[in-house]
Amino acid sequence: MSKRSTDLETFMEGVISHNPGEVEFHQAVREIAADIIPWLQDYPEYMEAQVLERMAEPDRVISFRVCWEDDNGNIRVNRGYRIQNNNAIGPYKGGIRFHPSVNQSILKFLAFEQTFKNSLTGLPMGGGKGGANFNPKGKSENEVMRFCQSFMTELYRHIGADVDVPAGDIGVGAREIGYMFGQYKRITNHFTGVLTGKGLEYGGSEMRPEATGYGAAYFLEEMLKTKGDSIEGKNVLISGSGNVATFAAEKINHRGGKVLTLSDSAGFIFDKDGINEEKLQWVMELKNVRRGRISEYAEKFSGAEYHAGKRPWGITADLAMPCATQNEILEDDAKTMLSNGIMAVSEGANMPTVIEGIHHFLSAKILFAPAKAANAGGVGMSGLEMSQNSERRSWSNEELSKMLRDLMIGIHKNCNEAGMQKDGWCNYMAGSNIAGFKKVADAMMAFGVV
Ligand code: NDP
Ligand code: 2IT
Repeated sequence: MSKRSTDLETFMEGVISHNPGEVEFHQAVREIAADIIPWLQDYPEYMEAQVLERMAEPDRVISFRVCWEDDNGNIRVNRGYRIQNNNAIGPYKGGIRFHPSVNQSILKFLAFEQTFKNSLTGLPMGGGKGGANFNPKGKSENEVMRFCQSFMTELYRHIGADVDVPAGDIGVGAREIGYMFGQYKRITNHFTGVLTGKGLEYGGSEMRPEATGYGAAYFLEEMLKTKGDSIEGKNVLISGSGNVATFAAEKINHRGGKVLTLSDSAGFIFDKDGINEEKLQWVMELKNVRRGRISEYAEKFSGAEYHAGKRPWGITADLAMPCATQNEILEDDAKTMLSNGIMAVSEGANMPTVIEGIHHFLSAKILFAPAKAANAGGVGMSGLEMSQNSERRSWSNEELSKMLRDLMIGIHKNCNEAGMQKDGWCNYMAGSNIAGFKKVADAMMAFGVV
């Protein structure tokens, strides 16, 4: 038996020395290993087969030059990536992120987490992630199109409907997926479900835009139900104002909750009267069509405040849904939220809470839904889009709404069972890690030493 598997710190020393400087990747691996290593003590067969070590080494890390021409005729160079983490239970699957902060560490953390998340959905999808350090902000439509086409001109050789199926993430929505799908089809002459999050006209799913945010709200609802409680009448903090945040806010409104905040990378808005459906429609138009900043909300709606350079976690509320980016809830934020009486946190973003913050939430025994469970509705709906494309059919909005709801209820149930403690409090963090790990581990064991 390897010493590396038997205690967390020794295991992490190995991960850190093999992946120098990749701090986000170390963080994501530590979060999972902290639950899996103690659990493995009862399953020596996984330890002997070094399954966790193998999962923490991506199958493949692809990086490439993306060269494009801006509107002024200048040649620009970015770096593109695709991390194919693990395809033990299905083709690699996971989003593409375009953001100036993108680097190998961030994409490796996302691809690693995706492997566990996709396993939790119960659908046959492995884990991957990709992206580029390209900043879509302030770029013209034509510049975004040229970038996406150039990105796909390299990426196409590494993906395929049965190989690796990318989707959206930060900075990649329907517009970018359209440009990339068009370029894939142009190069290969294949009309296949090689990307998800597509437009409805060319094989997209009616519920994919809503799925991540709605799913995170459904998970929150399921956790509250275990306490005989509900979202109705609760004050909710939401960060971000993109795809996940706005649809999370929409579902909170549907359930009778009051959304107090939204944010972007420049600051947050606080509307004590609640960001109702009408105001939310305005935000969606602001973000998706005009591509403006959330600060404009406070100019448009009287009574709303804009807090430049700050995050929303100091506002008193009952529930919180971080839906912007990684490490947006710091240790002090978690302490403030707890002292303000937060009851539940459902992570729409990937790894939004730092490890110390998670420890505070878990020690306080609040309802804490980790990203890989709470935001799995997005990739789950992507899995259904893949099925639709393979079968050359489409399901209706009503059918997909029910499937999404059932998917999240099922994920909640599995995590709840795996994470239930003797005192009746559920550690969803441990539950999701263990439930996600087992299926991938069993498949890897079946393949022998690979
Ligand atoms: P969008 O690009 O639609 O929105 C991202 C939002 O987060 C924007 O409001 C953006 O503000 C803000 N944001 C981005 N980076 C930062 C930063 N460094 N600091 C503060 N705010 C930031 O992305 P999504 O809504 O799709 O993604 C949000 C999160 O959800 C990510 O963590 C993503 O990985 C995760 N996720 C997304 C899924 C999906 O289906 N789209 C599925 C599962 C998880 P600004 O405009 O100023 O950049
Ligand atoms: O983090 C995620 O789960 C996503 N960005 C969605 C991935 C997908 O393939 O739909």
